[in-house]
Amino acid sequence: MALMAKEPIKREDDSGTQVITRPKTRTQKPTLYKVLLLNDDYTPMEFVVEVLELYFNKSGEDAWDIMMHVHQKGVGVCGVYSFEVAETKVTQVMDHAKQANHPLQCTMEPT
Ligand code: TYC
Repeated sequence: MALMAKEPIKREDDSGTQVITRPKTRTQKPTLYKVLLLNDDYTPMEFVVEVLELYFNKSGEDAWDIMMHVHQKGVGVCGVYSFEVAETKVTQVMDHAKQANHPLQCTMEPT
């Protein structure tokens, strides 16, 4: 999250002196989420490559490498995003797979 600037607080102390308090600014780190693809035995490799190109902006070569990683290890990271972006990508991938009648599974988890 962006630096949250806080307003200076002006008050008078018991003696009537003006006191200005500047609250410390704190930088809040947003939680980032990994979007994961899971392997299955039925979704065609070409379909997974297409998904990685379409929704995760991967080059053909990177998409192939990620797809093969998932194929061999069972799970792989497509990208790291804010909660809202990760959620959108999971929905897009799941909708696209359902439309094509493939059992491809896409999930997200905090980094
Ligand atoms: N295992 C699939 C096959 O052999 C390919 C595949 C790769 C499926 C990655 C899903 O997330 C996946 N056709």
